[in-house]
Amino acid sequence: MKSILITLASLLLPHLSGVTAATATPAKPNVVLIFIDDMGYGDIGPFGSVKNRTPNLDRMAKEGMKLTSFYAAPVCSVSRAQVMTGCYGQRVSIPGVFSPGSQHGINASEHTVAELMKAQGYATKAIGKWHLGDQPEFLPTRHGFDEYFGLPYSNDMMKKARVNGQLVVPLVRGEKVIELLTGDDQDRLTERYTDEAVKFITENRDRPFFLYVPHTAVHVPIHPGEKFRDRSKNGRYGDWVEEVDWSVGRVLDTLRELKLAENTLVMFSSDNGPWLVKGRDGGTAGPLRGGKGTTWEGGVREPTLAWWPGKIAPGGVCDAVAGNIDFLPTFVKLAGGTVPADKKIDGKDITPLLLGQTKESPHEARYYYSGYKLQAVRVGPWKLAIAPQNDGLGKEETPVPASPDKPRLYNLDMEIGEQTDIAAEHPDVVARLKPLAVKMAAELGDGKPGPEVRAAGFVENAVTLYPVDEGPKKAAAKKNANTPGASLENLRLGDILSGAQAPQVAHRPITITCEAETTSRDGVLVAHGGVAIGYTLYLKEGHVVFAVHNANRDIVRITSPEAISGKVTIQARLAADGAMTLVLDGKTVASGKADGTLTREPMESFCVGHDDAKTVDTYDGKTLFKGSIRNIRISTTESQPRQ
Ligand SMILES: [Ca+2]
Repeated sequence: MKSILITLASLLLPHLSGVTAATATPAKPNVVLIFIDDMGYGDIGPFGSVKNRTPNLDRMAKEGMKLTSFYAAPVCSVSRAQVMTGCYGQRVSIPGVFSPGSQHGINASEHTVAELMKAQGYATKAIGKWHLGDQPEFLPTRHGFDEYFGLPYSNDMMKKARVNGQLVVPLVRGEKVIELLTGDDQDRLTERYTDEAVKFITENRDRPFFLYVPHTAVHVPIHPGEKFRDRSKNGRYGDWVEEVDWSVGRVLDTLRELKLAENTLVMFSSDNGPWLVKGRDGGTAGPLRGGKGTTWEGGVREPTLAWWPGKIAPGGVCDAVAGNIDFLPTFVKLAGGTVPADKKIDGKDITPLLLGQTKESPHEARYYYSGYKLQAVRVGPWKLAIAPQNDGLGKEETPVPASPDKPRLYNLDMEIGEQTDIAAEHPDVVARLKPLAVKMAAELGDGKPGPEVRAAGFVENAVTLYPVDEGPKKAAAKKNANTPGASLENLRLGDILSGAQAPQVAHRPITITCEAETTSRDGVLVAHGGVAIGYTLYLKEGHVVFAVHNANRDIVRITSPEAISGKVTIQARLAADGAMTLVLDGKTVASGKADGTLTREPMESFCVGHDDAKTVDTYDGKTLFKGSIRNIRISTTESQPRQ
């Protein structure tokens, strides 16, 4: 009897221990995130497109889940910062789009989703458009990805390469530029990205992997591959959507063929809404209002799918509010990790939504930021707008007004297109949502960065990834912009100084002094910069205005309470801490606070008595000041210059 028991036990034990081991350490699921650029809510079959044929995405939705209230940010870099950090872009000081050679990127101290997945033993790769800084410090390989292949920014950010004189974008492998791609070369990008993705999955079939595929498609300029050209019913834009669909199909087929499908979560989404002003080269937001660049639903609500056969029930629809800030905590949880608690993040684990365990959003509210301006908040079906909203990037329409005292309210379940303001009918809802907005604005900013904002990564000497030639036209225009004989020591009405001739004001205090005499009530005294960054001293209806505009911040103005007459000595100062003062004839008449010194040199010229090209503030910069401006001095030292 005893021997039989022993025999039974010895037979059972290996089996039992096998079960125990499998339960204790379940296979870590792979995660694939396919992220499209500028694709609209209405651009694929599962979200109602009848123009673009997307059989693979249709199948993905049928086998998986459609997320209908899934949010991004209004523009590229912000959205990508959210994916990488699990935070609203504002929290990590990425409120807008990066240009080639930008000094900023994700701060090395942030925990990126790639770093956290890597810590769980995952192979990590990014394939496609990064757009979170192109300096070596900011590339994907410095933020948790073992490998990178793709364009480090948007495909329209082309510059003239010195080597061949052509407009190109750089194709990067790892941290090296391996090719400079012309427009035509971009035709093959989707195919090349897809090949890389298939290769990576195949090579890592026996270990957990995190694959991030932020496609260059379908951002203008539109470059569908040859096999897809002139195939769709929706022009070349439709052609490129259909190529993206083919690419998704290849990734899913590869997972099926390698028998990895039941151990892989694949998510598909877009970084922001369609670029509507591009006409036929832009997508559609379907029933949503607005597009890329706006906080209307069309700018930020994305066509999103989740697929994980055997785990995510087929044909599901999730209407709960979620967003790309949730990727990080969700993926890290699935990988068996925990999100470090040393830094606050905004995202939540949405696994219970994906697995059908709940229909409730884990978010108290969803916040709609444009730059550092909080424009709206959503709770359940209710969306409260508390700031003016634009209709779309590049559109010139007047923003639709709103303010905390006069907000607009929409019920998105009743009217997804945000046309009917029902704030007056629902004061209780307004009263419930407004404090949430006020709280968030106080935290992350309401026009300028709030106290909870963490610094972005910064490098002093940023360069473009490849030597560029600005071309003789632009170089000549810059050279000629300097008024012959003009210098900072001897400034006169009408002078223009550019580049190194202009005052060097980045990270420095600025003091402008001059004597002005005029009978005119409006005119520019001194201006330096354009719409993105700069400072200006001017007259408006007789009052003296000193305005400072820092990148990604609201313009800050201080104005003399009295209108001036006759001759007046003016001193305007921006101190190192951002304090602004305006002194007329030795008497301080106005003060204010900007958020520090300018973060970079203005690109536009320094002008006396006018404001050429793009103006710093809203006024007539072309008409020369009527009167005299004398003894003009610009100081950028710590101490105030003597009068
Ligand atoms: Ca985009």
